[in-house]
This record gives sequence, structure tokens and C-alpha cells, in this order.
Amino acid sequence: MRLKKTHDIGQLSLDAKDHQVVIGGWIEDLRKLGKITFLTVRDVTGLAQVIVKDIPLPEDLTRQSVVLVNGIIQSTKARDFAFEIKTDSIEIITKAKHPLPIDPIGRLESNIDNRLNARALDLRNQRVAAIFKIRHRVLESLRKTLSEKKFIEITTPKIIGSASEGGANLFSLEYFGKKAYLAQSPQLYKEQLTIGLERVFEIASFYRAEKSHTGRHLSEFTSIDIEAAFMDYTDVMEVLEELVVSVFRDVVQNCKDELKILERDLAVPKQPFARITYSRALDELAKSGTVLRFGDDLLDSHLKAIGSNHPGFFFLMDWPMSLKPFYIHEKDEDSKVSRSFDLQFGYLELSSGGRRLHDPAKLRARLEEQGLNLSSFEDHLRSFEWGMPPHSGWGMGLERLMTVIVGIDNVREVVLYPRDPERLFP
Ligand code: AMO
Repeated sequence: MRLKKTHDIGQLSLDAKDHQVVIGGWIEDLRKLGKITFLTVRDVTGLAQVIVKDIPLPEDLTRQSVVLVNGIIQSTKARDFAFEIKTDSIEIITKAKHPLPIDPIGRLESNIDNRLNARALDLRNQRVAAIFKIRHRVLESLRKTLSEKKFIEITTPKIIGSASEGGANLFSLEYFGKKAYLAQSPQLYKEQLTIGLERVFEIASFYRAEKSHTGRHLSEFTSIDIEAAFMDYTDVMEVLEELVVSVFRDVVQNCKDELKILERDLAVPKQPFARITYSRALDELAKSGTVLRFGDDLLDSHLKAIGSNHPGFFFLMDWPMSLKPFYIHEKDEDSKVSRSFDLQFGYLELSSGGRRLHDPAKLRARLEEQGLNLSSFEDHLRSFEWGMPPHSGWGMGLERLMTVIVGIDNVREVVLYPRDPERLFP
């Protein structure tokens, strides 16, 4: 069986008129008109009209079957195509079953569960494929910008012996007779690695055992994490802002076709992003009749109200220490306030981060204060005695960022095989 194509469909145009080509792909549509069969064949780069005449075709040829078409480029009368391919020979490589579990080109709408159950087929829908092509660009852009900013990519363990974030929400597993956990974040490792590498980043899957049924929570999510020595929290906020803006710029410039398919008019966000302190957010809420006390957490309804005053991206900073994890540094001038921030898009939290404690004695005291088990953190604490630089960092959920970019309000749409409390297969 020959497998070689001479061209991707996207490379072809009427400039190649009368040229012999071999294309390969999936039959998207199929119409018989007397002795002529009109096929449309799609590969990942595009769609071509293929004319089959005087060549036998199986009677039961199905949509989404895989074919190799050998033919000649010619001009066409079809409105939607710039050229067509007149077939010399066609090889049916794999026949797709009929009927398929979903209509992959989306003429018949399927619900998200059916689509996720047939995800590989769902990607034949160009709207779905566009999301994952954009995701690829986003990852490429993130890596490029972080490398330019002298961050070194790291990979930290996902199977760990004790909680990295201190709290609950850990999946546990059996590890050669011992109890192990799936990492919630690379927090402790990324901090430690500032000792040798100063600026590090990781883009990887992390795990949260939260029974959340929302459009923004996954049990397995992709986190973009950075940690940088000799930077304060405002410095890493700048890195985050520039990174988000450069991702948008890259997507706007390089994903024109995908954005068009998604009917998405994406604009590069304006800088600088607003920086709202937690205290100011409380004042804004009080003005609209919601009175909270310093230390109260901000709920979705509060964040929605604050977001409506600050459209687009904004930072919410200087949170109360009481709402922050053990590793966050307090402000020098007020120990009740932390050097921390969240990056918001409206009510949606995209990222959180801050300056970290780097003094081992203070870190030990903080762990005790928060009632955490010191023995679980001994390895981590030990590394702080080897010359820990002052450092700051953040983590950002890739899926949440993707929902903002593609304008779809559910993280399941931007993950190939989402894991949530209801979904473990496929
Ligand atoms: P945090 O727990 O706030 O911070 O997580 C950082 C960001 O990760 C994303 N995120 C999620 N996305 C989808 N599903 C989830 N269940 C989920 N949980 C978190 C969010 C969130 O803003 N170690 C700190 C970060 C740091 O300080 O460096 C941390 O993990 O977008």
C-alpha cells in the first residue's frame, strides 16, 4: 500500500493546473450525480474537491473513510473551491463505519458528552480542530517568550510523597507499598530550583481532587508555572502581563484562519493591566452595597461585580495573609497584607502568585502557624539552608487562558480528554 502524498491540500492552488498530485485524507462529503461522483477530501491543512469519473467506486463508500487520490489539478465551476482534482486512481485505505457516533462536521449538533466520547472524530469538526491548533500556538508562544526572558524549562515530579500546597484536594495512590500523591503544582520544586537555575518555568499537567462541577475546574489541568530569583511580586506580574499580551499578539498574527473559523474577533489586550488592591476591591464592593470585612474571601458574585468595573484583564493584589498559602511573603509595612496577586479576566481567576518566604526560620514558623505537618516539609526546608535567593513566581491555568482566547466558557472544550469528577474515560 502506498502512503506517500505529494502535497498537503493547503499547498495546492490553480497555479498547479494540469499537474499530477497525490493527496491523502478523509472523505468529508460525497455526492453521486449520474456517472460522476463529487467528493470533498480533507486533510489537516484544507479541503479539496475531487471528481471521480469512469473509475469504479465501492457502492457503500462512507464519509470519513481514508483515501489516497492520484489526479490532476483543473479549474472548477464550484463556488467554494479554487480548483478541483480530476481523479486518475483512488485508493480506499480505511472505511469508516456508518453511522458514526457523532456528525463530525457539525451539521447535526451533538452534545458535549457525546462529542468527548468520540473526541478523535470530533476533531474532524473544523471549529474543534481550530481550538487545538490555537492551543499549539499558545504553547509555542509561551515557551518562546519565557526563553527570551531567560527562563529555563524544567520538569518536576508528578508522583510525590507529600502535599505541595499544604491543603487537601490530593489524589493518592499506592507506590510500591507506600502512599504517594499526584502533584497539585510544582510549587516546592520550582522554588528550590531557583537556587541552581534562578529563573525556571514548567508547563505540565497537575491534579486537583476537587469535586467541582464548573466550567473552569478540571481534575487534571495544565499549569504554566514560573519562579524567579531576585524578583519581587510586582516583577513577576510584569512578566505575566507581557507573556499574556505576547500570546494574544502571536495568536492574532498567526491563527487568522482558526479565528475566522471560530468567528472570533480577537484583540490584543491594552496595557498596562489595571492593578486593584484587595482593599480597594472591598471599597468598590461597599459602594455598591456589599460590605465585606478585611480577610473575607471574594466569591464569584463579588469578583463579577469588581470585574464589571475593570473590563478585561486586571490584577487583584495585596490579599490578606490569612487567605494565602504558607509560602507567601508578607508586606514589610503591614504583616497582615501579603505580597501576592491574582490575574483576573472578569470573574475568572487565570493566575495566582506572589513573593515567597526565603528565610528557612520564617518558613518553618509559618508552617507551624498554619498547623501543617513539619515532617512532610523537611526536605523542602533543608534546601532553604543551601543559599535560597529571594524569589517570586506564579501559576496560570492554560485551559482557563484558552477559554478567554477562544471565547468559549467551558474548559472541557479546550482539553482533548478532560478529567473531571464524572469523567475518567475515554
Ligand atoms: P492556584 O491553586 O491558584 O495556585 O492555581 C494557579 C492557577 O491554576 C489554575 N487552576 C485550575 N485550572 C483548572 N482546573 C483546576 N482545578 C485548577 N486549579 C487551579 C487557575 C489558577 O489561577 N502554586 C500556586 C501558584 C503560585 O503561587 O505559583 C497555585 O497552584 O488558573
